Amino acid sequence: MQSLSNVLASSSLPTSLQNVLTTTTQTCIDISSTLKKGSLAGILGMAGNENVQGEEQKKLDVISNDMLKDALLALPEVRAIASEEEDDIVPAHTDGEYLIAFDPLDGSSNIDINSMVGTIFSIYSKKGDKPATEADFLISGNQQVAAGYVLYGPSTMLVFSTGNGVAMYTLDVDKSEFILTQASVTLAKEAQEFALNMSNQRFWSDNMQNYARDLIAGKEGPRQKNFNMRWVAAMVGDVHRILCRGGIFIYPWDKKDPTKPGKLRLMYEANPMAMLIEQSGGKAYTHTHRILDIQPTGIHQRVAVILGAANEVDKCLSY
Ligand code: AFP
Repeated sequence: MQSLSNVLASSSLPTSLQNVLTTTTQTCIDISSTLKKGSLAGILGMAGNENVQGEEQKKLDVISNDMLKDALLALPEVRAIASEEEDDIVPAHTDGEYLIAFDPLDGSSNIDINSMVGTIFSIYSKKGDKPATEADFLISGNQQVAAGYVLYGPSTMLVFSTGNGVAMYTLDVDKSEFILTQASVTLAKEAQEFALNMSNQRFWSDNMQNYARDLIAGKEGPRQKNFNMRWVAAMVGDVHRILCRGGIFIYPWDKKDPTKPGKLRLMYEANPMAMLIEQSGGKAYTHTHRILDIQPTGIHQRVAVILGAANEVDKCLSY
């Protein structure tokens, strides 16, 4: 059983990137320990602030954000960070090489019901000779040098890619280290399950409503196949299930707020998950574009997301 540190040390990744990955994942181990204490640490509930996207911050959103921010800013390899919980990017070292975008605690409304949450991260290599600005972060997802997440579930798992497949690690809590438990993840092309918040159905485009109607019609409908539905309400949990046993995840555009082209954030959620899905053989699109090709216009940009089993994503897009 190989530990993450052994896998990284024997890889051809630059030491600088190894250091960023080690710091990120070690901090996630600390976040995991904090989460495990639950109410006993007085860390549940609201922090009393809103993030830049107008969402109320949970105490643990703020705590996880501060832990990652402090750890990464201290690392000489880091040029800047961008976080779902920060209004602006935070420059670190002008001569640092890496830009890291993260959602410190995805699915945080699950915390108070003791359900799955996770940290999602996305790493870019972009040197410069001036302090980093938001413009440095406006790079398409296909430039990511690494992306992944740490899922805080019954066990804590790390899933990441450096552009050469996807590997899964499980936290050995006694040793405080991640152990490789699946070296290569392959996503089946066909889906048996879908993840879609059906309560929003009436706000979707007609095409998306038709697609969902045909999924639900099962064997008797045009798809001639029964589908199961699952919704963790944390993208990190839904994507993890898809990487483990297949399926499709969709957070479509809806007309509740026409100014927002989707709920999920391109840089903190869609891009890193798209890299993992593509690296395991799946597809990741908005209703119009491959996610990894999108040229971001702002760090908090939102997009529609359709990702998972390749043939099912194609089917959805065909509507
Ligand atoms: P929070 O981090 O604010 O809980 O949002 C989680 C999320 O952005 C994503 O992880 C889920 O897939 C999605 O929201 C769940 O959305 P619904 O509120 O529509 O269930």
